[in-house]
Amino acid sequence: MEGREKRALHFLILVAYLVVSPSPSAGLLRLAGSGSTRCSGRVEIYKSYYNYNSYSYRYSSWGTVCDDGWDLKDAEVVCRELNCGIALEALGSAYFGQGTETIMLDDVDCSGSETSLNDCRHRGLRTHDCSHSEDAGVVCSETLPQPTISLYSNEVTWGQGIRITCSVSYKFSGGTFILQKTSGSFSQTKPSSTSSVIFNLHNVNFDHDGLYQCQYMKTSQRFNSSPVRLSVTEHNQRRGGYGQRETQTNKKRFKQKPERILTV
Ligand SMILES: [Ca+2]
Ligand SMILES: [Ca+2]
Repeated sequence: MEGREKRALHFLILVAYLVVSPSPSAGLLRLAGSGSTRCSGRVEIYKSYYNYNSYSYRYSSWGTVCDDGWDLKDAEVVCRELNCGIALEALGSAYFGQGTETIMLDDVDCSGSETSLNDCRHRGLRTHDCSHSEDAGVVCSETLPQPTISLYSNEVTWGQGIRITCSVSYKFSGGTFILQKTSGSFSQTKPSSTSSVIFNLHNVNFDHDGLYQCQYMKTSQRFNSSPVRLSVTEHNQRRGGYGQRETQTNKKRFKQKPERILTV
């Protein structure tokens, strides 16, 4: 290869490197830390700043946000900026672990309508009275996994009972579960301080046959599980459910033709 061609090749390699290499610009935002996802984690922003104590006066780095004054309005802006839906939690005390770099913002005061965390008021870049044990975090709605629904059995004999469990990731505990049929008016509601609840349907009849789903309600938003089918059978072949002691009684009652009454 001629010298001129070599130089041209080197130039092209340099241009390609500059185009594809990651070089975060000032104002970027990300969620990091232990257990973080794209839409939940420790809030970190990428900023350029001057350091007059150093010969190299201009720095750029990722840094954290202090939890002083950190609230849902601030989290709302972060979630909006990241296209992650609404804010479910504004977390403090390094919930997602402690960052290691500069503490960028303190006393963040967003109105909630800003499009970027950069637009919110704060004490001034890198001006703070915090430590990394106060790192702020957010949980945005897009991270809320669908609640899951599980049936003790997909099939239950008329007159018996069935246990249905609704659950959601432990991070989102403290909401309300609603068990409902996808058609009809059947609906039961249970608030939960943990991440799951059990609904017991007693004395099941044929109106209970159908598709069920769990809804999870958190900060007025509702999230649906996929539906599952519960079949109510006439046979007394107990494949699931509970209420074994009632089996004989139910058998007698069933012979007398069951009434189709919704008893729940
Ligand atoms: Ca402070
Ligand atoms: Ca605030």
